[in-house]
Amino acid sequence: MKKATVLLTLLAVAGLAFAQQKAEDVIKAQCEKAPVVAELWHGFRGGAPRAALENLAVEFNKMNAGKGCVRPISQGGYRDLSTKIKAAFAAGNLPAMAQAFENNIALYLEANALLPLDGKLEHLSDLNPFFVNAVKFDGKLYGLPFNKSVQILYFNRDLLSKHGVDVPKTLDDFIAAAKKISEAEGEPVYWFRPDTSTYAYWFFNMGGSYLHDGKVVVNSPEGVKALETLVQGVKDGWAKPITSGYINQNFGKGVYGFSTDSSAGYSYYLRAAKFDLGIATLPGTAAHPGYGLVQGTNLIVFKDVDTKQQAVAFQFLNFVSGPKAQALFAAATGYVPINLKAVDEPVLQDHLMENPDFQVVIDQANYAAFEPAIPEWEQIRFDILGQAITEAVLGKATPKEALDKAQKQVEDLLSGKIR
Ligand code: FGO
Repeated sequence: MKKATVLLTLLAVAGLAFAQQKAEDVIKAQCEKAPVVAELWHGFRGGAPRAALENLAVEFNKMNAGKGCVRPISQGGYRDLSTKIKAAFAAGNLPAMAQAFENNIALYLEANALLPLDGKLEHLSDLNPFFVNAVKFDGKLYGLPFNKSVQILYFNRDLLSKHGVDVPKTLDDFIAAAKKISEAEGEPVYWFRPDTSTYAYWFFNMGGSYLHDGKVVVNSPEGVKALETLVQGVKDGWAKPITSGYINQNFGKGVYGFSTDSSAGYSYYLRAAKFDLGIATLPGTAAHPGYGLVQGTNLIVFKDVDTKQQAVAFQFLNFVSGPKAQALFAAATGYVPINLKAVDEPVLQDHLMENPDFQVVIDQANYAAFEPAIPEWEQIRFDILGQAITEAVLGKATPKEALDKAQKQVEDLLSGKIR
């Protein structure tokens, strides 16, 4: 199917053609009249994810008119969001709901700030247990998996055809394909952000794991090997570090061949690509696809807010986790449909007919892995491990040096020496 048609379908599904500003205005008007307003702080700056969330809120508020409304409020990106939530603990102005990564939930639980969701979720038995288990702490459920993504392989179909290269199935094929095309084009065609997310793909598929007997280890032999692969890829001319912006924002600045990126990037990639964009499950082994990192967030409900707001929040959680809402949200964005019945919904069926590639997102969700859900992980993944990865990729330290230093910083952090 033509890219333009896929894009139009996405826009239509999201109901977002020209609607972004409008949805916000509609919500504002809805909430002015409502007896109860439940805020939902989120980390979507814009694009299809934000529009799709706002459209869900508009629909919910219409259904719930006269009773209560939900007001999504963007707090910037995901990290801005957790920073603002931590500030709100101190200021005492928490919203009813927020988006949270699993490690954020672990952190907020240290402050005893969350309401358990056990017994409150109507669709629980239909939700993908892989994502549900990740938000259980001490046997209790503290989040609703909502916008969960998984890494997938993005590729430039035109470029692969030009060079007679098949979509790679294994890590070795992947590197060989990237090398072959890069040599012929005279520039690196595997584009990656030198961050913890991209690194996780290589790390997990080289057998890496961050937790060893309850200890966080970032300098394991698999870790060093994964980082060496990226560093060597840059030296050998098949891997190109993208140090500013998202990969889709860099299209046009060179020959793009492949990337391993969040499925939630799909609408952004489609919009930016001036070539035939393909997606596939990640290269792994001959037996199965590679494992992709799970990202995106869960919805949480705070304890210290008015019970009337909490009641509206629970209704909203039930609305957005229904099969239809999940089908719409997934089709519009590239997030994994969390409700297993979403695939039977006509809107998702139609979307799959028009854009069979979307099946990739559903298939890849069976081969996925999480980062550790420990309270300090956000700090580790950005300020320690992420820094180490960038340093090594930019040639400021060897992979082993960078990861050994990171390990020391992790140990200091976890033993309370630094905060
Ligand atoms: C992003 C971040 C975390 C944690 C992972 C954590 C905090 C990573 C990664 C750092 O919802 P996902 O899958 O995708 C995002 C979605 C909505 O913004 O669309 C993607 N996007 C947006 C604009 C664009 O031009 N292209 C595009 O692909 C966007 O990535 O989340 C993936 C990227 C990062 O934010 O740089 O999750 N992440 N674990 N962030 N704070 N804490 O533990």
